[in-house]
Amino acid sequence: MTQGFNKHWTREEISGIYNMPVLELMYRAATVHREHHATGEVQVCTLLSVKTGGCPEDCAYCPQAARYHTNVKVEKLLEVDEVLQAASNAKINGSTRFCMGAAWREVRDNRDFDKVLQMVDGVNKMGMEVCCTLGMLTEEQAEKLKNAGLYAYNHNLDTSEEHYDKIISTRTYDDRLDTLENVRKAKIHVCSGGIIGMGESHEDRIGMLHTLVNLPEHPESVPVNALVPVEGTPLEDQPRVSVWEMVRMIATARIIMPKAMVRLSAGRVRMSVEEQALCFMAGANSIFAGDKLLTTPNPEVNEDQNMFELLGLKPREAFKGEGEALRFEQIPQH
Ligand code: SAM
Ligand code: DTB
Ligand code: SF4
Repeated sequence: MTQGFNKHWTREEISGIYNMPVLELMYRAATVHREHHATGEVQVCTLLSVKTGGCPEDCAYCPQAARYHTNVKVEKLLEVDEVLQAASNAKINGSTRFCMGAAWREVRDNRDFDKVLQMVDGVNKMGMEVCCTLGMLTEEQAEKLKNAGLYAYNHNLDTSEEHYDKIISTRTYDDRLDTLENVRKAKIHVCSGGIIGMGESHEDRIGMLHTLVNLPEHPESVPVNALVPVEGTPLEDQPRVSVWEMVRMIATARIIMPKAMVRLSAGRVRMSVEEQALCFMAGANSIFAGDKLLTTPNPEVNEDQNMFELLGLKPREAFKGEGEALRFEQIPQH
């Protein structure tokens, strides 16, 4: 599905938006938000780590990298039944998207991948939007995931190209972009964003948004994560980012990628309801629900339910605006 927003954005234009007085920036983002999305509607997604820890990569933020000494225990791939049970619970709790994460550098064509394909098939048949984040993918692997019913693939750029090698040395920015291209070719929705609070400059944040907005098509989802500093990782002592920095990122993403779902992702556990409300005002319209992200805590389900009630937010339905035809296209024909 093309977004129909093919404007090429310069860094200067993005910088002009990002650096506006913050209340003006929020007002403009809220205006764009209302033009393209139902007010007060927030997509509720659930994450599950289906393969935890032991990852060979050196991402400086990540508690699952084998080389850092964190409290994460290495586990083998979960069983298909366990995952489908978790998806069913997530659906009962109001989630419409279920995202499965694996601490892999890349997908390998082995029995574990076959099991992930079964998980994708099962979750899709439950009527949820199914998403995966499994590391790098070839075109053929993306095609297999699509045929199994995958709706979206998460693969973050994480930071700017310039800052990338200060955070990760075991792969390149181009590797990331290649996977995003493979996902697009397979007609899977692209979910790609990044993390703030890793010691990057404002220019780096603008640089990451510049790369995302100038992809051949805008990502359908843009997660904005605040670093969750984890003991044992190189970034364990990074100071908390201010909510105004989250607001600037979210609002800029909203203005330049008006149709995208902008996800207020990791970091909510340290934000007050008031701070989260500012992020929704700035154009965030998606969250992860459930008391755990992949390995770190997230607000409790009932806390989020209270927040939705207080702020008058309502959960967005699955496959919204896509019609039944596309919905059923996701189900593989046997
Ligand atoms: N291994 C795959 C990969 O890296 O693409 C998929 C899983 S990985 C954990 C998915 C994303 O989680 C990362 O790209 C990063 O943006 C986010 N992430 C990991 N650790 C984080 C942390 N401590 N704080 C915020 N976001 C984090
Ligand atoms: C994304 O952008 N954030 C999520 C999801 N995509 C996979 C992951 C956040 C992980 C936070 C650290 C953890 O819980 O391990
Ligand atoms: Fe591995 Fe992904 Fe963590 Fe990097 S972010 S160490 S690739 S699990």
